[in-house]
Amino acid sequence: MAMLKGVFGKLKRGLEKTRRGFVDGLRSMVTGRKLDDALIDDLEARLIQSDVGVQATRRLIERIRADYKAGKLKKGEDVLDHLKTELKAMWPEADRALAKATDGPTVILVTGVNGAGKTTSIAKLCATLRADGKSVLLGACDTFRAGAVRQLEIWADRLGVEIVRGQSGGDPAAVAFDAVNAGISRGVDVVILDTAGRLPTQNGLMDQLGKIARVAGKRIEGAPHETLLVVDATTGQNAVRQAEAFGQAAGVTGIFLAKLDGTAKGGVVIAIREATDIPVKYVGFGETPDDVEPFDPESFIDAMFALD
Ligand SMILES: Nc1nc2c(ncn2[C@@H]2O[C@H](COP(=O)(O)OP(=O)(O)OP(=O)(O)O)[C@@H](O)[C@H]2O)c(=O)[nH]1
Ligand SMILES: [Mg+2]
Repeated sequence: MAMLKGVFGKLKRGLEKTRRGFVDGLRSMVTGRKLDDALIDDLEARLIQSDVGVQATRRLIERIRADYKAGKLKKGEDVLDHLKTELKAMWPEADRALAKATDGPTVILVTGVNGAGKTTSIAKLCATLRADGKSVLLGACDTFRAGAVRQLEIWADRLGVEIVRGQSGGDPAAVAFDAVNAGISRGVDVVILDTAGRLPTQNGLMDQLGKIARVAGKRIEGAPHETLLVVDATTGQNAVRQAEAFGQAAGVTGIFLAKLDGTAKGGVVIAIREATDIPVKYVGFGETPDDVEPFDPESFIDAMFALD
């Protein structure tokens, strides 16, 4: 129980801005008011403003209107519990855990736009995997940006995991090849490949990402077992568009939603769910390796709607 409380407290802190900006706003809007059409219209405007997305908002509002007409919702406050229940039901039970290799190391390829939080999120994944007793090897496939390898090396040192690096400016797929081979020969559980930031519209760079994935797949059956897209929650609807575009162009299997602590736009997780079937697997909310939790809709929505 103490542990649960700890996790919940962490999430609550990570979602502080969303709680203050989005949910407290909702709460003060509905409190003490009778539910009627005017309030439902106000709610609709509020949800759209809060990066929940137009589609999801429309659906949520339709349900509120139907339950209101059926006499199930009467007071403004009733809407909050109704919303919580509806939101929690948006995510299917399955496929939130990281995929696993059947034989040999599990390979996780990490991608996203520049500065999304890829390298920091990798440090968080490492910390989580290490706490689970897994051995991890990092592949520094971002050979493009000066300092990128060094940044990953510093995390590797701090977290006590191995790293494979190549020449600065060298072929990222060659580094991936070396990293996967090292992972096999050293018998590690998980190989995580860090990559340079790119836009889903940059064909050359997307081809390069495909090449990294193919190289891994040649050495280990089914690799990469997970292609994680890191998106920056502070970018709101842009994060949703990235999920859609990378999902199509890079075969993304999971999303790491980073920087939740820096934004009131935590509702973006709802818009992502509405726009794509790609599961959000982790949420990140800070700059240390500890600021991470697996995404669990139940505790996420509870933390978002929590009173102090
Ligand atoms: N507040 C906060 N900052 C974060 C989080 N994740 C990453 N950052 C910060 O965001 C900045 C960029 O993070 P990186 O991990 O370097 O991002 P990247 O995607 O690897 O960047 P490139 O490799 O340059 O494309 C750094 O200053 C991180 O400390 C988070 O969850 N919360
Ligand atoms: Mg990076």
